[in-house]
Amino acid sequence: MNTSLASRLHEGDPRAVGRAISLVENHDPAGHELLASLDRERINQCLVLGITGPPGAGKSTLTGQLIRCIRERKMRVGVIAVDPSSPISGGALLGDRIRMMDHALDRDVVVRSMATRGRLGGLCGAAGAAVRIMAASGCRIVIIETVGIGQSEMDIVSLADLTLMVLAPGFGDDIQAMKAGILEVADLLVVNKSDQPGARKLFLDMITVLRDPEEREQRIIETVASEGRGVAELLERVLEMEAKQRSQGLFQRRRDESFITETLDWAMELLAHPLRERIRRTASTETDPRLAAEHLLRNILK
Ligand SMILES: Nc1nc2c(ncn2[C@@H]2O[C@H](COP(=O)(O)OP(=O)(O)OP(=O)(O)O)[C@@H](O)[C@H]2O)c(=O)[nH]1
Ligand SMILES: [Mg+2]
Repeated sequence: MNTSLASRLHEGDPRAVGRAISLVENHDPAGHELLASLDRERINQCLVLGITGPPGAGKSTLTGQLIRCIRERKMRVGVIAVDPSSPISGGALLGDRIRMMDHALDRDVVVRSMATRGRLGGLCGAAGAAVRIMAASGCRIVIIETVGIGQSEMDIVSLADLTLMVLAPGFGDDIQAMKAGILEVADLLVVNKSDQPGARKLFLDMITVLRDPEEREQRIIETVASEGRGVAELLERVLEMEAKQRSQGLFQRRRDESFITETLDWAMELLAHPLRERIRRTASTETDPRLAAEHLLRNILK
């Protein structure tokens, strides 16, 4: 059964993609086997695009428009919508689903929602696997949409090859507060809702963050996602940046880095239970937790 699932997946069957992701999410051993059989070449060819930004900035609208532009180029696309568990945007998921419905009949658009909190293995483990499954199914681009700029969003962004930070006028304080952090995580700044008052000021504000004129040109872009304006240019910019980073070896370096992070996350996750049991055994003889941890690791790593 597993072989046929793997072959249907590699043929691009969207239902096989969904099934494969569910197996992994449910920690089914068949899921692990499947992950081991994925086409590495396709995974290497796929661009993982992270989309983040404050709630309501227009990420889902932009994602919908990007899907349209990607399909115009005849490329297959995957979307992983990270289910926001914050109360502010808790109701957004349904809206997201409906907007994606435009593409519901297109078998070259695969969409998956995932919940953030309370997952065994952490979201990253599951999202990373979902990315690879979609890539192996032939997706040239996989978009990961997440809300906010908290730690868990940043972790998810670490899975991405390139990250878009979507901003919009009307989030003044939020944006001021995160200004410094923005450039560390975002490859491209998208000033969305450029049809709204305040968009120009936001654009100019962002320009002051980027001092190098060439960088400004490359890294800031204005869009009106609700009308699709600027989105084809945005995709063009993304693909150019990808090509440049691939040719300079940066792309591979970032992939390697994210492989290390993901593997480390898994190692910690898998270690937690056996370590806890070991610590329990010697807890009564140790005095200081830091020293106890060093003793423990010395035994394991020797
Ligand atoms: N005027 C204007 N409205 C927009 C634009 N882009 C999106 N919107 C609207 O802004 C609202 C929020 O858009 P979403 O795409 O749901 O935003 P989001 O960032 O995905 O929101 P969360 O998932 O809740 O974080 C919707 O009503 C959109 O129609 C734009 O460029 N201009
Ligand atoms: Mg959204």
